[in-house]
Amino acid sequence: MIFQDTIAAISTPIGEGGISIIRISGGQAKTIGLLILRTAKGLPFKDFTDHRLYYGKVIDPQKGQLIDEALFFYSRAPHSFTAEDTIEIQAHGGMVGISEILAVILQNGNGVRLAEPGEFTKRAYLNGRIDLVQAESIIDLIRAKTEKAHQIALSQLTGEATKEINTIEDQLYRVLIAIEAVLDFPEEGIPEMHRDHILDQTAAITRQLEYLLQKIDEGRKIREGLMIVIVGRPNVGKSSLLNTFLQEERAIVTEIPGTTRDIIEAQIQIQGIPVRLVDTAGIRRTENPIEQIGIQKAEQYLGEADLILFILDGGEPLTDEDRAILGKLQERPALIVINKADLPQQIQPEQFSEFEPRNIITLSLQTKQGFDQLLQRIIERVGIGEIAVDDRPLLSRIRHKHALERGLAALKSFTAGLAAGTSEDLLAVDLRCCLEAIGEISGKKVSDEVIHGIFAQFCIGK
Ligand SMILES: Nc1nc2c(ncn2[C@@H]2O[C@H](COP(=O)(O)OP(=O)(O)OP(=O)(O)O)[C@@H](O)[C@H]2O)c(=O)[nH]1
Ligand SMILES: [Mg+2]
Repeated sequence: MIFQDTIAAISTPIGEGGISIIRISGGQAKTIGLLILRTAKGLPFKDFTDHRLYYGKVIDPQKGQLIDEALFFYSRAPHSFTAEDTIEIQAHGGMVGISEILAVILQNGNGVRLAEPGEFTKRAYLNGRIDLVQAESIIDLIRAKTEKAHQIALSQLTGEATKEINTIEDQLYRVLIAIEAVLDFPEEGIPEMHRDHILDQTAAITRQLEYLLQKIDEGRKIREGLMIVIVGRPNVGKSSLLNTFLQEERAIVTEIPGTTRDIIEAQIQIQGIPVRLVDTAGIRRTENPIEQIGIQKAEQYLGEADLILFILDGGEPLTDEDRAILGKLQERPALIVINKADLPQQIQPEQFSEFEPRNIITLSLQTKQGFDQLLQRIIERVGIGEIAVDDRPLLSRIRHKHALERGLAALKSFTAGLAAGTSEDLLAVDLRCCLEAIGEISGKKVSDEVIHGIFAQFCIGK
């Protein structure tokens, strides 16, 4: 695909830094480069050598003024990230210089415009240099908060997922060819021997698809992370729990009920999974408008949590406030944490007959006794055990999940049809449906809206 316009953007974060990088991609890249870049002695270039790093000057050609000293290089199409002619300029970090360079590029370039978010990567995809899974993995790589998330993104970028998808597609095409061969001679049908062979092949593909699907939720957890919300009535030890996780006094802890008024969030890792840990205002009936807002927020977070830690003060009998919160936890993923085990206990785990005993943990945040058990139970409850390297999820997005589900459904319909003697033209339709769904993952067959949605998540300059 040839794009008419050339795009340019600052690819590094705006602010003070060692260097800032500007990228220009498209047919005009070299022309602009020749216009604004000079040798170290200030002389114009006649041409650039492909993939050679130059040291020189960036000037404003209209005023003849020096803007910065920089390193730069030219990558000739198709040997660049976008597969287009590209110029990359590494200038000094800082807001003013780099913005001036961008302005000069946009003012002097004929048909040059500011790149949209993710447009460099989008061009790499549309020019066939990378597929959609690889393009998505680039955002994941940038956003990865843990080593595990980074590993998955990297394996997608280097093409492990792509290879698997391509293999599945090849196998499906082979089955489709076998079915279509029969379509030319419908009176003969599929010979028995071929039918068995095809059934074996589709069974193998079904297993591969099911495996990818089974691993996606794990992949999503690693990529997106989880939200764990701590709730309870005032003074039970919610903020103490947050602080224990963080091993620092992040939230204010006092013996005064109603200490926490707002949501306090902290980013932690549990077994390599990013976790947003949320401490909330104690839920109780109150006339204080500030506290009321805090309580509303707490209830809102309750609805979005992947796991709720409901804290009770074991040193006091169960109150109506505790029961009211308990009522909100029905059908929600929750653990009951009975805190203050160092005090004489007024609450017994047996009081919560509707909860499984393993979902009730008694601990003391003062002595830290029982905290490890809570951690262990959280790990089990949200299913974030160790992941073996050779057993890594290859796909990790809801988009991939939906495509795999549709592909599997079509393949199962094909297999059932084949066993039941359905006509070959209908069998071919099922196979094509399956291929189409799988093709969406790599981006071979995907709508413009999906593509737009994916690249809109990128930052400008990527
Ligand atoms: N004895 C004992 N006291 C504890 C324990 N955990 C917390 N506390 C005390 O209980 C009080 C309340 O603790 P916080 O962590 O502020 O409770 P909270 O649930 O965040 O309270 P609010 O923010 O008011 O809703 C503090 O005085 C803590 O020192 C424990 O395991 N044992
Ligand atoms: Mg608190």
